[in-house]
Amino acid sequence: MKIDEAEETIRALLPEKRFRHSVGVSETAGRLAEKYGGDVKKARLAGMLHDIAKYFPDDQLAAVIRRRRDIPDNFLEFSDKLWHAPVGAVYAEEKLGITDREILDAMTFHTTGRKKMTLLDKIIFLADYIEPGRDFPGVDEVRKAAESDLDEAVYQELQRTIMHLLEKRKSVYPETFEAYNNLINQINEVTG
Ligand code: DGI
Ligand code: FE
Ligand code: FE
Repeated sequence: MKIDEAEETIRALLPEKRFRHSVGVSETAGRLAEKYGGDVKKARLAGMLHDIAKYFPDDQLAAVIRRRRDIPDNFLEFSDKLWHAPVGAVYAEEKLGITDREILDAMTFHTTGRKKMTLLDKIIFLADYIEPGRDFPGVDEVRKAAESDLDEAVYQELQRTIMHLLEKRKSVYPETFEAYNNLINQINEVTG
């Protein structure tokens, strides 16, 4: 699928604000891919499509998660805010004919992260957080880190997200902790 086609597809499925967010994630992901040696086309496409299932009703999201044996069903034991990510990947595969596993995985894990994130996983996870339309406390620090160190920026995003969830007395999906542990161990090994 070409990027223009993806843009038209999400324009029809998302409200204006979410559409603009998706275009922002696509552009930011493309820039991060250029900077860190990723596949720019895949990054733009995954960024454009990442929130495609954001406005599907919860019962439909849950039905897809139950139907697809390759989606961990523990997603259903955690916040419904997580569900659009894996279901977006299923939609991209089944309805849009996207077969590239890297793109589908980056979409699946764009909200939670996962242990041993790939370069494309990290790019989409980070672009979702720092695209120009985002405005929340701490985002500029993460943007700054993203200019020089991808792993450090993803680490900071995970740390802030986990802290935010804890402060609000919310549960944290286990893979988010796995992603956090994996990255901080890696960072500590490199820097001592
Ligand atoms: O879809 P977006 O709003 O662009 O961004 P997202 O997919 O990253 O965010 C969805 C929400 O999910 C966000 O407010 C944080 C929340 N969330 C709830 N539980 C968890 C979680 N995020 C992570 N990483 N891990 C959780 O366990
Ligand atoms: Fe999302
Ligand atoms: Fe998003």
